[in-house]
Amino acid sequence: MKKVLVQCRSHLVHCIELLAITDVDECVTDAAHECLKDLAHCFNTLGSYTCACKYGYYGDGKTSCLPLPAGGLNLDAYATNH
Ligand SMILES: [Ca+2]
Repeated sequence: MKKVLVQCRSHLVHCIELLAITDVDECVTDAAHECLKDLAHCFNTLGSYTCACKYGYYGDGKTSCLPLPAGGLNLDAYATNH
């Protein structure tokens, strides 16, 4: 998808139309996205997609979604341990 953008940068409006037509909804097919299957939501975007952990979890949605500790995240402890 990025290739298309670079190729037609001088015709940006046309490019965006082209992307809209050629965009794949990666979220429809499990094999097409890397969002964690049971812990994250997949959101389709133009030319790509994003992942977000489900409510009550934190992380990037692709490699990790960890349960939020009861009472919230202790960021001081997190900073010390990582
Ligand atoms: Ca997409």
